[in-house]
Amino acid sequence: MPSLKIMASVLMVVDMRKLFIIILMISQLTGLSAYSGIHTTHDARMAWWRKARFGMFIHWGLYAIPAGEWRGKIIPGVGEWIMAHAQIPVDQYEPLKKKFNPVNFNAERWVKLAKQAGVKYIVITTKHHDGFCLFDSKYTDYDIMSTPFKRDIMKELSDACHRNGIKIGWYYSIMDWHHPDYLPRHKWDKRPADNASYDRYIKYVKNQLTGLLTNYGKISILWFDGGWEHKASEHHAAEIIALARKLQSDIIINDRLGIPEDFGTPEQEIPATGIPGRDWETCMTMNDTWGYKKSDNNWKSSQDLIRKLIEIASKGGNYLLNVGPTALGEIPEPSVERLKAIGHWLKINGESIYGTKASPFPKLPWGRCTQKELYSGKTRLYFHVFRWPEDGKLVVPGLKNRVKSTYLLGDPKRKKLRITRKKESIVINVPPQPLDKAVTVVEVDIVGG
Ligand code: FHN
Repeated sequence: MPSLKIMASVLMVVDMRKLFIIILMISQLTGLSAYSGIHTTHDARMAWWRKARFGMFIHWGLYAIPAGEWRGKIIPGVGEWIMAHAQIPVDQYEPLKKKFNPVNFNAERWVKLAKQAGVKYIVITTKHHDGFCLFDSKYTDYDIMSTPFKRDIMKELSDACHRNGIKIGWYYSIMDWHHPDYLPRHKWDKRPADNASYDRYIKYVKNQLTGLLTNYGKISILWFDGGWEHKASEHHAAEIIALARKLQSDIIINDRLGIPEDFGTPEQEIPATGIPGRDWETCMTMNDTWGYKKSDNNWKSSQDLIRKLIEIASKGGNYLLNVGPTALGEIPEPSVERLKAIGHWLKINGESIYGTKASPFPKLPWGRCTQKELYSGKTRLYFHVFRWPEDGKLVVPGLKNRVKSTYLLGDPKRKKLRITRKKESIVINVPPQPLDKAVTVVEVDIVGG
């Protein structure tokens, strides 16, 4: 053990800032947070999330086995609610765990697809409302280790995310149709409730969350859901949040435990004016279900999904786009196709989404806008053109700043576009055809902001 004197001289030499950078690199590489116990501010922990703009939601569990059908009938509604919609008693639903064997599950393949799609973070259902745990839980045998698969899916996925530089987040449902202490019982659930204790159930929740936030390296997001049957105080929400922040000091937590915390969660819709002054993320399905449902082929087009991403970013929000893997552990082909199409568009136009802020324009008739501050007091505007002007004249109303340069973002030749000023608008002369029929981006650098 070197003497204290030597240690002191080494510390003098090693700039403490360098030490900080070394710790940061170790925490990034190992996924371990080097800062447990040091609480970050909201803005500090949200910095990466605000730049990310685009995440992938994964709804996966026993419900992928019936896949929206029960006893030969298609059950209306979303796939992951089949237990409720088909009113399946626990003792008839629970045996599904003996059939859960996703032999085609490959975490590396899922994460590589997410990267190819331009996704920056993944949020996966560790436990949905049916109570089944996709992770190795010490507190129940209604978990992945009691299935023929016997592998901790959350461990494999979090390791793959850490290896590939993708942030990982846990979705955790408070509502639990399986745990005997969860209340209220739903009408199809005839199990006795006299000895049920919701406080004991919350202790179970805290124990499970402790495992989920201790055993899987760095977890970046905690996405609560299903809290609407109780008040925040009945969930002991403040205690749960304090526990999470103690275990993962810069974790980002959503608003669905009944306390606003770090971000709002509009679902299947884009708030008309965003949520000014608040971080928010819209989660959406690609078809009409979160969990896999074999009869649901109502897929949104890739163009529609790309335009939704742009619409959300132009209002200052994040897009959490869902996939529902099959019982064999495969992401459905229509989802794969759309993810690749979005990734192809982002490969060329990603700088107009990542790290941008909301549009300075209230409304543009032909498309949307995002913006990025540049050095020396300039701003880059990204005009996302959904409807290309047939006359080649893109009119931008209300742009009074001096324009420094204008290009098509995807133009490899970086040919400057000519602009003319017309009263309080500028007219950008664009080619007769767009570069990308889904959305072509016109990049305009202006003086000021
Ligand atoms: O009931 C859930 C639903 O199954 C799904 O998980 C969505 C995704 O955000 N959240 C709840 C409905 O708001």
